[in-house]
Amino acid sequence: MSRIPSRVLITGAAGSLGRMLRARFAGSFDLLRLADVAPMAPAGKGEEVVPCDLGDEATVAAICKDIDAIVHLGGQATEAPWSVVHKANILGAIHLWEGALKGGVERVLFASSNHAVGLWRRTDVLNHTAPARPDGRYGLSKAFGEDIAQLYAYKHGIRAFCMRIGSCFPKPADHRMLSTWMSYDDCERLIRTGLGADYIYEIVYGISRNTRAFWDNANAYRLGYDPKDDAETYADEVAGKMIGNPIADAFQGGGFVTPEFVGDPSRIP
Ligand code: NAI
Ligand code: 15L
Repeated sequence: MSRIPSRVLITGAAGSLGRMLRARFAGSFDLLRLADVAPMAPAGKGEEVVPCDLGDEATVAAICKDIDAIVHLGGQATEAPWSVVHKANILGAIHLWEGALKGGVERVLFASSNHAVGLWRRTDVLNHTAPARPDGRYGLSKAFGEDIAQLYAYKHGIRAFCMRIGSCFPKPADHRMLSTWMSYDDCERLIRTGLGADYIYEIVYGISRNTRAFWDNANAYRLGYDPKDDAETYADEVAGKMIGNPIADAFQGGGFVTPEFVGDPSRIP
């Protein structure tokens, strides 16, 4: 059985999605603990604001104490050198799940990314069983996050809700986002679903109910996610806004695929 958590930690609380959720979660829980390495607005009623570098094991363990659920948004959110990705997303994930285990946390909602599967072709319709096919170091770190979530779920019983987020912005910025976009309202809906649903380990896609979705999100719907928006509303605004590179336009990861790409993409099945 599952219960709605009353003490929630958000990592990456200073970031775009963290700030958006903080505003929407105000008053929803007994405690909302907000952690980030970057500055955050002072704590309001029912909030704690805690500086934390995910690369620091002891600090991460401390923020995981007396918490029911973690919404793990913190980390490097785009492609970066190994040193950055390693510290924020690999070591950060290890510290977070170890902290969750030691702190007795019931569930972790993990902001994975479509870049964990970015080297699948746009003609492939993936569902939650699709294996990772990362399009870079960042995407690989998200695949690692999904795997560590699975280990700690199946071996240690920490529920994990891995959200392969597409593009979560106020509105779609280009043609690709007609497939990958998730509205802020739907992001809140997805996270509230992950906080309340009964599961042990799940992968879902973080998208709105997009007409042109790359992904079959039946698993998220099964768990109770009911998105209300569709990027199609913005189709006229982004018409013709292609990336304009044949490799980027062929693969789901779009512009993350091309940097450092070498040779003939036909080698990718
Ligand atoms: P963001 O870059 O605005 O926020 C990430 C936050 O993590 C920042 O406030 C940053 O200071 C913090 N952070 C970075 N390194 C850290 C460290 N070593 N220790 C502690 N905090 C650290 O990114 P955004 O857009 O808010 O995304 C949130 C999460 O969702 C990220 O994990 C990102 O990878 C994921 N995601 C976001 C998508 C989007 O469209 N916004 C799409 C796919 C995944
Ligand atoms: C991501 O993983 C990034 O965090 C975000 O900035 C977007 O670029 C998004 O993917 C995307 O693929 O549109």
